[in-house]
Amino acid sequence: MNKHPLNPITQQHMDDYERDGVLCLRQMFDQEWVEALSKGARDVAENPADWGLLSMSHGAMTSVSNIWQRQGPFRDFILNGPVGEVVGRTIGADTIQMFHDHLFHKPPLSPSIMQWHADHLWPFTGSMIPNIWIALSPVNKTNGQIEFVAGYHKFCQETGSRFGPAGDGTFHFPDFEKERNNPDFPFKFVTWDLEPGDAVLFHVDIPHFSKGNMSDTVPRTGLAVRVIGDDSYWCPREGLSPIPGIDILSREEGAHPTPEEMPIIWQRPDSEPRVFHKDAQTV
Ligand SMILES: O=C(O)CCC(=O)C(=O)O
Repeated sequence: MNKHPLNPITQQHMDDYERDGVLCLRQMFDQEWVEALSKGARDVAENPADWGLLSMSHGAMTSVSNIWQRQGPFRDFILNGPVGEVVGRTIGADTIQMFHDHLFHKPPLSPSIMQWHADHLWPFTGSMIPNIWIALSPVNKTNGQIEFVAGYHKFCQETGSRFGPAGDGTFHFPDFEKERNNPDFPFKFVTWDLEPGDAVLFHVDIPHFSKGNMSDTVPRTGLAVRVIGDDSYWCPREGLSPIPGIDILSREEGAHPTPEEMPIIWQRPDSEPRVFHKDAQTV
């Protein structure tokens, strides 16, 4: 099972992430990881409550989070696989810490959509709070592909915009559906067909949405892994998503989470120059 990315993270990947806040990463995880996670995902779908927390969207699809906190293939992958390095190198971090995972499984003929939202749920400020969503099934137009508004992270960072939970189970969020055919909308809608083991990596400020699964044969399954990089700090607020095991409201505003709070899953080797500079502008 690979410990380092199967394919190199290139300057092109880094530039795409910087510009668009979202990109597709093809085949960074070897077949053994993909098989172990896919088998794990089938087990989770059979007995979701045994594996983690059932999240808000559970029911419309299998939606289970914090699986990595239990022994099993997900924990093994996150702590011993290449995911931290894949993310860290792409977003220009020197250190990656783990805080959340989420399995999303849409069985055949499950029409529920995931409404437009950005992951403005986490108790952090800063720019390095990415989500890498790893396909564990084929993903295409028919079975519930995720779509993104590329470049929107720059708007959020420039304007300080954050959208979030309204407290009644809904999100306050701009209606991106109505921009879809607007020729003056300054951002582009992007999506990718994925094969098992491909991934999409996106910035916390990137709006995303997924269609229902209209295929009558092919499930759509993905594992979202949420991590932080060097440029991320506690921002304890009521109403944000809990992180099991951490009393968020007691954290010190502006402090960087410690490795005791969130394990380091990747560090740039000492033999390489640091790329993160605190005072540099990052997105
Ligand atoms: O898997 C999906 O359809 C939604 C994924 C998502 O919203 C997320 O990973 O934040």
